This record gives sequence, structure tokens and C-alpha cells, in this order.
Amino acid sequence: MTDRSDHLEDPTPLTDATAGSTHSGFVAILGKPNVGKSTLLNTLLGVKVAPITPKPQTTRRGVRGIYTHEDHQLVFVDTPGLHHQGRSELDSYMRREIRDAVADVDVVLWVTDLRHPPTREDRDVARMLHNLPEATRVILVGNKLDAARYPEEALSLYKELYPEAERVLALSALNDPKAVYALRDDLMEALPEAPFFFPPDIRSDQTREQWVAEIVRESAMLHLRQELPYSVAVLVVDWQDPPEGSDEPIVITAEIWVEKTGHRRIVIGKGGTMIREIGRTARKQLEIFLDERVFLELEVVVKSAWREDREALRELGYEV
Ligand SMILES: Nc1nc2c(ncn2[C@@H]2O[C@H](COP(=O)(O)OP(=O)(O)OP(=O)(O)O)[C@@H](O)[C@H]2O)c(=O)[nH]1
Ligand SMILES: [Mg+2]
Repeated sequence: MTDRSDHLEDPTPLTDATAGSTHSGFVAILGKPNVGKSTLLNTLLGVKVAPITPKPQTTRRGVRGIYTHEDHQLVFVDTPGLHHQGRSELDSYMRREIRDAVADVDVVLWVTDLRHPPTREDRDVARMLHNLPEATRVILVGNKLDAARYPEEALSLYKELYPEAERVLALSALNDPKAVYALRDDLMEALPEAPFFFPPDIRSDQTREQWVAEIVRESAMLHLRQELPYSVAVLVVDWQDPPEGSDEPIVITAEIWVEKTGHRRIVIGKGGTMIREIGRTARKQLEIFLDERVFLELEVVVKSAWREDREALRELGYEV
């Protein structure tokens, strides 16, 4: 990942709209949990911006991923999976992130899982689509085509939930990047004339610390079982770049927050085995994307009920 820039809050246009030389627009990626929204975002961008795990509710923030090619800029907004359980401050934050993400975009990519027919959660998403502003274009993306036994049947059931979709397509975000790039090209072609909202070399609106925290959280979610992953948060507390020209690693210190002492014991594991595994998986990812050696220091901290604590949520970068 090349983006090491600061978080861009509430971006204001960078180019002169009257010049009329640039095209840009916002595309939200919407769908129920675990259908492959973040996978699609990462493939669209060609870099890993968002965390991916086989577990639902991986994404918490409406992460923006930016793709710029010449005078065209697409701003994708990944969203948390739409779900209605959960009454914590964190859950309502996630639902707000979804609402905000789709409120003012040019296109919504509605991602569905072709391995299965629609569920109640898909119908909830369709209801949301019906409430979008009229000008919003909706594209139904049937994902996981590679693993679907009856993709055509599934896709037509999804289509019935929202017949107004301007386009319907089936693809595999994970295994068929060419199909994803074709979709990206089509989105580019349809972009309205508008100023760029991000500098052309920016890939995401996350700070580098938020991005590292997500990689560590992804690793923790992959290694931990059952309900525990959902009560884990990660905060990067220190980042030391080595002196120029030295072959020392980058030293990153992160806290893994859990809600109970018992959870802390699980995350550390017997003789520290679990925390070492979490660290190893995360470090490998970081070294690939940063293209530098990384020393990752992890500390497990008990923060009871952090999901209810607005101050704690803000510290994590969730703007409650
Ligand atoms: N077979 C197959 N698996 C996929 C595909 N796309 C995503 N997956 C898998 O589906 C799981 C969920 O992917 P995510 O990208 O995290 O899904 P998400 O919709 O962002 O999930 P939440 O953030 O939890 O809402 C992961 O295990 C992915 O590897 C695909 O095209 N084919
Ligand atoms: Mg996600």
C-alpha cells in the first residue's frame, strides 16, 4: 500500500469544476454481511484497503478507496454488512455508516452471494435501495460465481427483490479480477464531469495507523473463534520509521482491546502462542504491502464495554 497520507476529512474538490477536464463520482458498495463487499473493493483498487475474513461483520467503518486513472476518479465506499441485531453504540455506528455511505452517491453496487437464495437480510437491503434518491443508479452484483451451483436461478431471485436495477451481473470478486476490472471500466465511462475529491495518488481515506489496525484486527478475527472476534478492537499507539538508509525494521506498536480478563487470556493463548500467531499473520501482510521489514509489538488490553463507550469508539477512529 503506497498511501501514507493523512486522513482526509470531508474532502473539498481539488480541481476547478469549471475547467471541465475531470470526471469523478462516488460508488457505494452495499450488501448484507459476508457477501464479499470488501473483497470487491480491494480487487477494484488492486490494493488491499479493507480487511476480509470468512466471518460476518468484519467491516466497521465506511472505508473509502480511491481509483484514479488519468482524468477520471472513482471513489468507492465500502460499508459494513447491513444487519439488525446488536444494540451497542458500535452497532448503531455501523448502521449509520451504511446510511451515510449511500445517501449521496452516483452508483450503488448491491453485492449478493450467488451461492444462496436471498434471505431476510437481503430483503432489508432491497428495502433500503427502494428508499435511495431517484438519481442513484443501482447495479446488482451477484458475487461468488466461482462457488455457486445455481447462479442464474439465484441471480434472478435477487433481481426480483429490486427489478429497478439498471444492470445485473455475476462475477467472482475473489477469483476473476478481469470481470471486476471490466465493471470498473464501465463505471469510469459513465462518470459525470466533476472535480477530483482526492489527490490522484491517494488510495484510501484511512490513516496508515487505521489501515495497520485493520490488518491486525483481520488477523485476530481469523485466529479467534466464536463470539470473541466481535469484541476485539485494535489501536495503533506508536509507529517508528527507521532512520533513512538503515536496514532496521519499522517498529509498530498496537493494542488489542478486549472486554474481559478471560478474553485477554484467550487472545494471549497458552504461553503466548495465540498472540504470536496473530502477530505473525499480520506482520506478513504488513511487510508485503509496505514493502519493508516490520517489527510488530502487540499488547492485549482489557477495556470493559468499549463497544458502548463513545470516547473509546472515537479513539478507534469511529466517528460517533
Ligand atoms: N468463493 C468466493 N469467496 C469469496 C468471493 N468474494 C469474497 N469471498 C469470501 O467471502 C468472505 C467474506 O468476504 P468479505 O470481503 O470480508 O465480505 P464483506 O461483505 O466485506 O463482509 P462484512 O464486512 O463482514 O460485511 C471471505 O472469506 C472471502 O474470501 C468470491 O468471489 N468467491
Ligand atoms: Mg467488509
